[in-house]
Amino acid sequence: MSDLTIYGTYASRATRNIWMALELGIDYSLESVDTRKGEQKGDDYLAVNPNARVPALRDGDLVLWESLAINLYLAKKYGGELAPLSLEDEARAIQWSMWALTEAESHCVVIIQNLMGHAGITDEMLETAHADVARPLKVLEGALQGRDHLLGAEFTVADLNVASVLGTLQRAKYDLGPYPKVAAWLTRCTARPAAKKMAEERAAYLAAQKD
Ligand SMILES: N[C@@H](CCC(=O)N[C@@H](CS)C(=O)NCC(=O)O)C(=O)O
Repeated sequence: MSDLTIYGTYASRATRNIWMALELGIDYSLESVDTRKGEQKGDDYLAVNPNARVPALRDGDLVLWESLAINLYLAKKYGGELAPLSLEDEARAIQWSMWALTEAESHCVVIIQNLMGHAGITDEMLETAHADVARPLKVLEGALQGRDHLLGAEFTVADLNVASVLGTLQRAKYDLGPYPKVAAWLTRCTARPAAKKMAEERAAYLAAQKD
């Protein structure tokens, strides 16, 4: 029995942490907290994450929430090659993680919710999200000139965190034609064995939900 628990489901941002755990090859258990059933509002789970959102992580005595912060922690504790090696690269990994959440995620959420058939996404919201995500995509395209990954040659937690936010664009078949570096980088990230395993497990989970 692992000491490490990820709370959430494959239909949530917990997939970001599952991807990371698979990259690291660490033992973990997934405790199902299904937001579609309102389970994030139960007292037991509120004691873990008072925000009533998933994911959360328990690692021994440590409880953490915020998906990308969880990944930064996992990379540092178990990361090996996925962890930034210098203080400067660690700062860059934090920068890119915060950037993904503040500059890109809200647009990506509208796009993926539309793909998943959520009620309440209007054509206007979708059009705005498509237009507004262009700004962070241009920034990323510039950052990837002359480098294969965000911190340099190697894949790190910075890539995993940003790709786990922007990967929704790939799933929604968003036209990344104007951003060839982003498209190639995203393909590199999501073609990794751990990313593919997570995506397969997610697809199986989502298919089972439809039955
Ligand atoms: N910034 C948070 C966002 C968490 C979040 O919004 N999670 C969604 C599921 S992917 C959720 O719990 N929704 C349920 C709700 O808002 O009631 C993170 O990245 O962990």
